[in-house]
Amino acid sequence: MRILSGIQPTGDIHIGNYLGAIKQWLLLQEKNECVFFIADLHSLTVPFDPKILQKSITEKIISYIAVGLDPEKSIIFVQSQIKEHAELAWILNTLCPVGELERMTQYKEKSKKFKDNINAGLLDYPVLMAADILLYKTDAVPVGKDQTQHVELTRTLAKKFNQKFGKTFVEPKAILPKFGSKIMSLTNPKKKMSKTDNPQSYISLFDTPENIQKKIMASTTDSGKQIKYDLTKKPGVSNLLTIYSLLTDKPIKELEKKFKDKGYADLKKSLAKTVIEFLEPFRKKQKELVTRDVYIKEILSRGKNRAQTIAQTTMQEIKEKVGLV
Ligand code: AQP
Repeated sequence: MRILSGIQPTGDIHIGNYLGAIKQWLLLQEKNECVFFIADLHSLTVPFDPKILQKSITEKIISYIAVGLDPEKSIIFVQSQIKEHAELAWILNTLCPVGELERMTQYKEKSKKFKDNINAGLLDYPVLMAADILLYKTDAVPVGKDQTQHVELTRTLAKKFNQKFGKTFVEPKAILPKFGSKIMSLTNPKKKMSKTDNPQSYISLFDTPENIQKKIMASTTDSGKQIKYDLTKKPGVSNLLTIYSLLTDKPIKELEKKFKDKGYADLKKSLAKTVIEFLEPFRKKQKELVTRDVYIKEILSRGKNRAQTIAQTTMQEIKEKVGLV
């Protein structure tokens, strides 16, 4: 199968991104043809600082390698370096009803969050995402729950294109982790953990042990004392148990037993220790990689060439089918 996924260079990559998306990438890269990119064009749709964007893109590439993506196995590149993404997005725009875009949950949420910057790109984000996916004739897209609506739209656009211009695209499916497809914010467990929120609300993959400890100890829990998984009555505790379970591979039931006669502070202390130990190898690798400029540039240059070959071939076929050549 060909697999594709990406992350925007907004804020720090957090454990939600890891557990929802990256953890699946690591497994999938072993037996599939994988394409992983930095979605920098997408990140222009929310407020950003041009002075730090380049640095942020490089940081994300370093993060990819630090967590275990293997440039020998996977194609790793930066979206804006392959102009065909934008080119295909334009063609797909002409197949996409505006109403479909207006009902997208992410568009509604981000329009609320960035009231002063509701730009056309924000509305059009899912079409660019469809172009990212279809350009590589992707079979499956490993993502967190928040992105499934966009993958669904991609399937619709693929079908429409195929009907109008002849069979060209596979209708890609989203791959979600069975558990942990939506990790919640530490400060508001009713909201998704998000890179562009307050840093107290997420744990970055490269946070210092002190910061991890502080953030988990200060995380919002629920009324009552019992440590029990209950999404309605105890969303805070349930979120902490979810993270704990995913990082240790221990079932929730076993964790409930472990903390049966303990309080929230015990759960938090133990979770902080677990998270710190889990992330330690990532932090070490990241520190090493920031000094290896040439190596990172080589990865990107190779990734760009490999991605370009596929993208140009698909685009040529699309243009012929649409009648543009
Ligand atoms: N809280 C989450 N739980 C599980 N998976 C998540 N993902 C994001 N948040 C969670 C998945 O991570 C991948 C990369 O996300 P993105 O960079 O494309 O942006 P996003 O989905 O909008 O994620 P963020 O962290 O909330 O970033 P900002 O704040 O920039 O919007 C995706 O596969 C996503 O599903």
